[in-house]
Amino acid sequence: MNSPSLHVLVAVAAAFAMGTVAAQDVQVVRIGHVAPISGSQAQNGKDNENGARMAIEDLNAQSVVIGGKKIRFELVAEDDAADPKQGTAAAQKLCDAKVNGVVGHLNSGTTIPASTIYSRCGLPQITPSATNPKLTQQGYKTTFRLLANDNALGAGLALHAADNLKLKKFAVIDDRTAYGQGVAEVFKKTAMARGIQIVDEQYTSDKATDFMAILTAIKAKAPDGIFFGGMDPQGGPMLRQMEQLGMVKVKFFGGDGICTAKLAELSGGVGALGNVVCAEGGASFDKMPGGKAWRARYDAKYPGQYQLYAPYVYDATMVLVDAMKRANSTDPKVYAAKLFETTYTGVTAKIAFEADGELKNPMMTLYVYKDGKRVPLN
Ligand code: ABU
Repeated sequence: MNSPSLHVLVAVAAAFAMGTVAAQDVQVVRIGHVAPISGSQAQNGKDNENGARMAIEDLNAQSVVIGGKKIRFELVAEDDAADPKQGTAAAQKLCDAKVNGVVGHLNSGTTIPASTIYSRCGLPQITPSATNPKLTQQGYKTTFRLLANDNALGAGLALHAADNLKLKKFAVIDDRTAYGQGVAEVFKKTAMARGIQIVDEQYTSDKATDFMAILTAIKAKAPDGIFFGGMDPQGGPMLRQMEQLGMVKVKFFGGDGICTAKLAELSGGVGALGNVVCAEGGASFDKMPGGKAWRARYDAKYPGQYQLYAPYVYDATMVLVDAMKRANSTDPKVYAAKLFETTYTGVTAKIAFEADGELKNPMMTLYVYKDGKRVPLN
């Protein structure tokens, strides 16, 4: 045996040992994200996923340490195509993969059934966009929402129609989804309580693109406004077809599902876009704690892709990790309870949760479209 070889072996063994220690000191934490990345709502789903990716990148740049270990965050991105069955399949996949937390889903129709699966496997879930109130009425300790729900959106829009615009007659259309049906119901109830007459009710689906028959029926009832409970892939073409039918003075109300950057393009930029009033369950960028600076960073990273919910997704990701830090654990069963004690100033708001998982003191902003761009009214 000559001693130089022994030295080399010792050095290599030491390096391996050091490498092993370093590897053990880094823990991978996986955050699941679910949204429709395929289908007609893909532009909204992609915007959401961008928000999650941006948060993961920022977290990794912060060198977060939890439980004495440096954490490397990874995003596990799933596509549910806005379909309830694919939504539950994605939820089961994330439970089976033992991810550490979930941001999503985008749609109420997928988020509500998925929440049962997350509750069963003890995985905290924060939706950045699903607004049907039923989500948080199930008594789950793993379900959280980061924006105002449809009780606020539907009622706020109805009060604006009745009290500010003094509109008297509305027709209501919904797309028969959990979101569309729910928000339309709240609008209708509040509008009627404020003296607005509902002159017609029509139904469509979240796959439809031809609304001529239902709009023709509504036109015959001469409403001052239409409330549409649904999403922008239907809202845009509906506006175009209203214009074709000469319904150029009819107000077009809707919740956050139509209140996207893409609505202008989907409507073909018709004059009827100027009749839109829609609501978002949060503050406008100008009034968000970190809104303007965050939006500038988002636009630089993902030019032209901003739609609506990305800052809520970003905050939802940060809020999960904030709870892990306070629990000093990335174990969902340990840190879940800490989410209820959240006091986190995010991009969108000062975030704290009610006992049922709803956001405390959510804001709401009404928007109109001017020159093809969303402009806040309040
Ligand atoms: N909040 C409108 C879009 C998502 C949903 O609730 O279905």
